[in-house]
Amino acid sequence: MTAPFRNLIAGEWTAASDTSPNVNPSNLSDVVGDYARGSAADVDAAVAAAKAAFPAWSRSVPYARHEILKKAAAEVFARKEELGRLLAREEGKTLPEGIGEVTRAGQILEFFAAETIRLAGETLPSVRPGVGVEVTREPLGVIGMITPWNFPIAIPAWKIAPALAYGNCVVIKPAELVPGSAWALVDILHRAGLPAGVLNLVMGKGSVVGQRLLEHPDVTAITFTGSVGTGRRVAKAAIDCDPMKKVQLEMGGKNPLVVLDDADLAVAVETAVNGAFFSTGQRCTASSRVIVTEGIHDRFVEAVTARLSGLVVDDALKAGTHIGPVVDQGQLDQDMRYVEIGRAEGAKLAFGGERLNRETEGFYLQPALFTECTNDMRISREEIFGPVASVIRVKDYDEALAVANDTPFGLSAGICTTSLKYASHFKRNSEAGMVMVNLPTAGVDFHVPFGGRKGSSYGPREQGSYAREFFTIVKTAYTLA
Ligand code: UN1
Repeated sequence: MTAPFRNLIAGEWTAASDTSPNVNPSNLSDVVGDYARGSAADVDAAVAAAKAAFPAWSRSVPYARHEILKKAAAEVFARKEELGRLLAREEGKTLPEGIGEVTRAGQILEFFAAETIRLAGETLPSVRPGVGVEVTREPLGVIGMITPWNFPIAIPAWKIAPALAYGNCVVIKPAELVPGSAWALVDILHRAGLPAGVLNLVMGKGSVVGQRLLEHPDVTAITFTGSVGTGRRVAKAAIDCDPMKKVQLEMGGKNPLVVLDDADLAVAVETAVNGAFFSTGQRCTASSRVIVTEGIHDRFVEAVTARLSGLVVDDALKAGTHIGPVVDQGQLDQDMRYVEIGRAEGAKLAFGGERLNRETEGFYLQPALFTECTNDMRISREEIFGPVASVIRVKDYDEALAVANDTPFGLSAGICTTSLKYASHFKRNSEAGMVMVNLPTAGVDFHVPFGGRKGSSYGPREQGSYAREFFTIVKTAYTLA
């Protein structure tokens, strides 16, 4: 066994008193490595280091930050096969999905490398004579980051890159299930030339490391991606703190995909299968409610079922696997529980839902498609976060739109149609943060805002230039010349 992977605190790889194994969900006998499990004291040391590094880093020449991010991006691209493999091995998405996600992380680093030199302000005349006004943006200070297990490198990248680009210091706690990809990303950024203390990694439990980050008075802001329940606790803790912290929360989804009678059937089937089941359905943007109008319903269900029966659920690293395992036992139990709930609620299990055995012991689940669902069933309202989708039959477009919007969430929404009229109407009237026409609800670009409405998101958007809304604070300066 290799030496445990350590935390990065104040520029030093620092051992913790405890470690936890990072297990491959495709093969439970394969341990990716032992990773440090930090303590509250480790968080305190990391925050102190970040605070000490902030004055110099926040005043560094933007181009110096540009060069570090660009160098890190180049290494991520150069190692995308190896890092994609690590990601697929620790998380269970397929190797091509893993490599795709690593590529996205490289693109995000590259994008924010360029953003460092684009941060402009405004000058405008005052309402008072002889006075000028300037509006500028400044970094916040120490940003605490709590990231989820389903995008082990892309989400850390899309929080760390803008934070650093705009001159903030960081303490990140990656999900305990998948610390390996975040560790590799932090190692790359550290070696790309970040001064000590600018980026700190404290791996470990949410209840210890996450909790201390939330309570620490020197953490200026918290960005979190995860469940609604935890998100609410994060926001409350951030407000109870003195001083209060700025918060950004990305939480769940119950994303609708509307399929209209006039849809191109092949496009609709691919869009639904990709959106609902790829990455094992473990995306907050997954299409978990497929809302289908009467005229195409039966043909659509038949074609989706045929497509599903041709998909290979197997080891994430095997060539030819379409869908990898569920991430861990807890998530698998939750998915199976919802399959039972759906049956008990009277939905028809048209495909899958059973546990699968493969060559190695892993958390394999046949994707589950429920039909004859109503929108008030629990399987249509609650986020399952697995390869389980509900098909809801509706009369027409108006009913489809009403059902699509009838949800506590509002992250992403899609429509498959060849009608410009319905596509345009849906884009305007969908109560979601992101709307997709003839495209899956999941799988977003890296250079445009990401986020939702209602119970899905809280605070400013992530990604693209909009990321500065969270990672900077505005200053208004008045000068009498
Ligand atoms: C995507 O669909 O490309 O946790 C990204 C999640 C989201 C990211 C989805 N924050 O699933």
